[in-house]
Amino acid sequence: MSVDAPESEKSGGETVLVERPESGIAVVTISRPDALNALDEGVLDALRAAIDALAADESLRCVVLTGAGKAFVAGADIGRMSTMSPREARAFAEKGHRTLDALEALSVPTIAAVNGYCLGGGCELSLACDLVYAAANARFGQPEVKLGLIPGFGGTQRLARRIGPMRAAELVLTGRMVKAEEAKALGLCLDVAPKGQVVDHAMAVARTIAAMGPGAVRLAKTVMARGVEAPLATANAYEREAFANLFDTADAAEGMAAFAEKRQARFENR
Ligand code: DAK
Repeated sequence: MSVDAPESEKSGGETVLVERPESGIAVVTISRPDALNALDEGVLDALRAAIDALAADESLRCVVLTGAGKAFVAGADIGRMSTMSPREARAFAEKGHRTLDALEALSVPTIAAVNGYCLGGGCELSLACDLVYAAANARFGQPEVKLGLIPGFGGTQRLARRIGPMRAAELVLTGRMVKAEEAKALGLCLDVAPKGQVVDHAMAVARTIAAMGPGAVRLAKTVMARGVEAPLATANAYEREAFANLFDTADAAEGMAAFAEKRQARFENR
């Protein structure tokens, strides 16, 4: 995908669609609806290719991730996993980790629009996104223990970081499925939209983000992500450095001038 990509362009493999419905916003749809968008190697490869293309696109401001049909993603592909040797399972887990790490490392904000089942690898996919919104019919869970497995795409680690260790333990150890309102109370999602409207809801948030200073948004995301892994004093140093660096940008000058002149800022990613 290039800076000159026409609006509403579709690209990506058959199982992962990338659309540009509005300037600066990409909508990535996992599309394997007959299997509730279950993740096999092909879907992970297509998703990784889509993420890599988005990472190279300087015109990008925000990504919305969703699923086709009645699911967000119902997990890793159980049929495929049932035939795996331990060696293949390790390779599969590594591919899943690399893909979700790449998603998490995108410098622009990512928003999961959870339109239905969000289980196992699907829940792990949502955990790699910055913001999560759910449709009223969404269901979250890490049901791997029901299959005699554990989460394999980062769920044992990212879930606890997002909702706290004891809540994560309860979900991972019981495999319990959680409805949208409870998911909100737990912190698995920020808010619940009526069924069928969650992508619109995510798009409205994406639009707000896309209108902000692009360099500031990228740096804010980067500093927050690096900071959670560091001691507070080190993390605060990241912030001071990034804050100071923004004063070298035309967009910061424009944003502050626009405030003084009581007009809308015109950011140019400079
Ligand atoms: N994998 C493959 N196919 C799936 C699937 C999945 N995760 N989930 C659903 N499908 C398929 C169904 O088999 C069915 O296919 P057909 O029979 O029509 O061919 C079709 O999608 C529609 O599903 P249902 O007929 O079951 O639809 P319902 O509405 O009745 O039920 C459901 C929806 C989401 C409650 C049910 O499908 C379900 O329980 N699905 C499984 C959910 C689940 O357990 N998800 C977690 C998967 S485990 C690791 C790497 C990764 C992982 C672990 C370890 N290492 C390598 C170590 C990750 C594990 C997981 O994610």
